[in-house]
Amino acid sequence: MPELKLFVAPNTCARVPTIALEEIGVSFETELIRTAAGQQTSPEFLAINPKGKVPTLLIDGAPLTENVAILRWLAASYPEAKLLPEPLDALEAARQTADLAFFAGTVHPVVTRIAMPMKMIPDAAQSFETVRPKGTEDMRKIMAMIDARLEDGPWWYGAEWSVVDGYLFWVWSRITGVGFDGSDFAHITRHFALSQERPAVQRAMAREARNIETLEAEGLYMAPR
Ligand SMILES: N[C@@H](CCC(=O)N[C@@H](CS)C(=O)NCC(=O)O)C(=O)O
Repeated sequence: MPELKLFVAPNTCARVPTIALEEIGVSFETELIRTAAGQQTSPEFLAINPKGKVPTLLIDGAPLTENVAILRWLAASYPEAKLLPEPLDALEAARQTADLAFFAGTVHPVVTRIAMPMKMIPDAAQSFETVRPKGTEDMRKIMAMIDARLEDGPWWYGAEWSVVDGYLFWVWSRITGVGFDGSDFAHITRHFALSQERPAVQRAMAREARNIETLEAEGLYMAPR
């Protein structure tokens, strides 16, 4: 059993591998990165991940970065957890990678425009009036597509939950948490409610809540707005 440590920060996409690790049920530690204090760009953290991002997973002390790679590694290393469906062939495996890459490379940047618009242009006040509305418009098209996909089954791949559903759970909570109107997307709304019932999701959110408490006590919590 490798020793696993995941670097995380509340509300970030590090929630996705946290959920995956909780679904596996393996023992792991999380280490909080204080982004408001710029800890992600500290020399100590950059020595681990020069990109200065969470999630970063230490596997017996060796770092693995990028959600797609972390989730793929977890799925391959703990097959009994069924984080992804068993692929029939190389093409199906590639399509699963495409699904993860879609969330990491296409959906996540639009989440950032909605949830952290101030990162996109120098004028923070203006970012909420320009970047967020355009991000919201783009996200509605993405969500319409995802909602249609979920028509036939509760989860991304139908009857069985997968880490792609963990990704969608993070995206949905992040955008609705800052006012994205999800009322047109009944299947995603159902998906979110079902996700919240999963014990692994609840444990991941409890870990996050403890980290939020720590940051609040230190005056370093940036609440979503
Ligand atoms: N491509 C990376 C993106 C990771 C990423 O953007 N993480 C954000 C949080 S959601 C982060 O670490 N932000 C801190 C910063 O940029 O200062 C992945 O999918 O893992």
